[in-house]
Amino acid sequence: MKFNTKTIHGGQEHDKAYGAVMPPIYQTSTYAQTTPGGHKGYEYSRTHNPTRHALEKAFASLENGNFGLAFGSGLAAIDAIMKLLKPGDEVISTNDLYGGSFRLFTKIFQNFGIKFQFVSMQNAADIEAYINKSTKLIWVETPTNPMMNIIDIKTVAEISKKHKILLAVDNTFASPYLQQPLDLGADIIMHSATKYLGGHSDVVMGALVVKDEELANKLYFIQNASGAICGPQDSFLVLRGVKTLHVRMQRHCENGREVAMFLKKHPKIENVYWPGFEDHPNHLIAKSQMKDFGGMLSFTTKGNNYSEAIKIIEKLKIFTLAESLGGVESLCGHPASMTHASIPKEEREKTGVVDSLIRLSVGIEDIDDLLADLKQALD
Ligand code: P1T
Repeated sequence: MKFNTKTIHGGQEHDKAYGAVMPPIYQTSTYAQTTPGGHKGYEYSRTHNPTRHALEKAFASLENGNFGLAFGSGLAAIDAIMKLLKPGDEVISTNDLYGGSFRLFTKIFQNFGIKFQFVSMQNAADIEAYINKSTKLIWVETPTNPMMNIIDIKTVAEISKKHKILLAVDNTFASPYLQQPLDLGADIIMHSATKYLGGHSDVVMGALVVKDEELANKLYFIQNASGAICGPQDSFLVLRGVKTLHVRMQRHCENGREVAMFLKKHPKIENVYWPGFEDHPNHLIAKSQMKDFGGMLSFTTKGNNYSEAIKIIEKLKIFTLAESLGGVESLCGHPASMTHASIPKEEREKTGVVDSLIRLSVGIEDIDDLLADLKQALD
C-alpha cells in the first residue's frame, strides 16, 4: 500500500458490530467479562481500548513499523522511552531540541541517575567520540526545533547498531509523510501527535512506533504500568486527522517554500533557517532523507534586533502568536520566551536560539494571504 492510501486505510478494518467505516469512540473504562478472564480482548481501558488500538495500528502503518503506541502527550511518549533506562545509563542527545524534552531529561531523569550529553550531530560521525559502555540511547530530533538543523539518520543508525545502542528519533517536525526513520535504521520513532498527525490544534497526544516485538512489549508494559495513555475521544480525533496527513503536508510544504523564499529576500531579515535552501549546511542530507522540506522555519531580524522581532510578532494577523505547530492554521512563536524558555539562555544561544529568533509554522491557508500578512508586519 502506498503512503497516501495508508493514511486512510493503514491498519484499519471496519467495525465488526455494525460495519461502521470509522471506528466508534469506545467511551468506556471497562469491559464485561462472563467469567474471570472471559472477555473479548479488552479488560480495562488503561491497558487497551478499541478506538486507541485502531489509532495505534494507523501509527504503525504510517511509519512502516509493526507496533504503535499512543500516549496522553508527546512528552508522555518520551517519558516512556526514558523508562527503558536504568540509573547509570547514558543518553547522547541532539543539542538543539524542543525545550520540553530538554527539561524532561535534565530536570526529571537526571535526578534518577541517567546522564545526558547534548551534542551537535550536524556531522553525525562526531557522536562516536561520546559513546562509552554506559551509553544506552541516542536521541535524535530532525529537523530540530527550532533551528531546523538536519541530522543524518542513516549514519547515526550505523553507529548505534555498531555499538548496540538504541536509536530514538523524534519525527514530529517532519511527520511520516516526509521521512520514515525506521527505514533508515532507527529503533523507535516518537511523535508529538499534537502537531502534524492530529493536524488541527485540537488534541494533545504522543505516539511511538517500533519494529521489534521485544522492544514493543517493553514499551507496552511501561505504557500500562505508568498509565500515561490518551482517551478514546482524542484517539478518534487524531485518527480522523491522520486521514488527511498527505494532502495537508503537501500544502504545508508548498506554502513553507514560498514563505522561506519571501523571507530570504526581505531586507529586514538576517537569517532564515529552512532545510530547502541549497546553502543550508545539511541540505543534501535533507534532500536524501526527506521527501520535501516541510512547513516549519525560523528567522532572525536584521542585526538580531529583539524589539524589532517582537514588533513583527505583534503585527502579524493570520500567523497567530501561540505555542505549538503543525496545525492547518499558521502560527508564529518566540522560542526564547515560549517553547525554549526552560533552556538556560547561554545554552540556547549556543545553538542559535537568540532573542530575535521567530519560528513559523506555515499553515495551509492561501499563500497570497500568508505573504501579505508577513509583508505588512515586516513593512
Ligand atoms: O507538547 P507535546 O505533545 O507533549 O509534545 C512535546 C514535543 C516533543 N517533540 C517536539 C519536537 C515538539 O515540538 C514537542 C512540542 N512542541 C511544542 C509545543 C512547540 O511549540 O514547539
